[in-house]
Amino acid sequence: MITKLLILTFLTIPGCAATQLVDETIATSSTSKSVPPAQIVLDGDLSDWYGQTGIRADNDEVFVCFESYDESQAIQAANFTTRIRIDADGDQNTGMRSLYNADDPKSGQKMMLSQGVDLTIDISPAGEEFGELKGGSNIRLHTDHSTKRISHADVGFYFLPTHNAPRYEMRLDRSTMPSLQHDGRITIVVEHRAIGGEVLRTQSFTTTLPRYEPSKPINDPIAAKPQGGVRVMSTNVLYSSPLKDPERSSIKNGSRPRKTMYADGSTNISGRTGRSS
Ligand SMILES: [Ca+2]
Ligand SMILES: [Ca+2]
Repeated sequence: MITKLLILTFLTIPGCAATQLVDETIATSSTSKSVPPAQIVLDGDLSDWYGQTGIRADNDEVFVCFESYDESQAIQAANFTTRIRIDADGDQNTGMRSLYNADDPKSGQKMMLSQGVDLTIDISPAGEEFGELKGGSNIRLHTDHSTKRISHADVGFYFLPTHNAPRYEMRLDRSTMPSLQHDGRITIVVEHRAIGGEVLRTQSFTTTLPRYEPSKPINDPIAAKPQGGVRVMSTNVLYSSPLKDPERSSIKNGSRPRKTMYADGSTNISGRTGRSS
C-alpha cells in the first residue's frame, strides 16, 4: 500500500526537449530491429518512438522509452516500484555492481548479466516502513565506494506522461554527469519490483552514445507558444513548495500564462486569471 499519495516530484513541461537521432539502438523489447530516424520530444506523446522502446541519444541528452508493468496505475503513485539502473560509462567495474536478467540475442535463452550501476532512479520507491511504498522518486548516484541521494534536477531527469499509461519516455541531461560524456556504450535496465523487492519484470537497453557536444539550450523548459493552439504547462508540487521558489515562480511568470490553476492532493481546485498572452 502506498501510504502517502504522491504529490510531487517532477517539473513536467511539455515540448521542452527535441533531438535529432544520430544513433541506432538495440532494445530487447523492441518489436522491430530497425529504428527509423525520429525527433524525440519529451511531451508524453510516444508516437516519436514508432511503437518501440529503447534508448535514443544525441550530443546533449539521453532519452529512454520503457513499458509500464501495470498501465492502470501512474508509475509515480503505483503499488510497484519502477527501478531504472543506468550504467552510464558502460563499465561494469565502476559504480554499484548489480545483476539482471536478459535474453541472449542469439539463442533467445535467459542469461544473467552484470552491470556497474552509476545512477539508480526509483519511481514509487520504498517507504520508511517495511512493506510500504511512497510516491514520487528517489535518485542515487553511485561511485565504487559510496552512494549518495541527489535531486532529479541534478541529472536533468524527468519523465512523461504524469498519468497512467502503457509506456513512458524519460530524459537525462548529459551535461550533468561526466560519465555520460563519453562516446561509448551505455546500458539501462528498467526493473519493476513488487513491495518487498521481488522483480516482476525486466527490460534492458543498450546503445553507443554519440559524441558529447552540447549545442542545445538545455534546461530551457518552456515550449514555444503555438500559433492558434493552446500551450499547457503542468507542475506537480508537494505542499505548494515550488510556488515559493523564486526560480520556479520566474519560470511561471516568464511563460506569461493566461490562466493558472492550482490543485492540491485532495479536492480543492482554484483558478486565477493571469496576464494576457
Ligand atoms: Ca514524445
Ligand atoms: Ca559503470
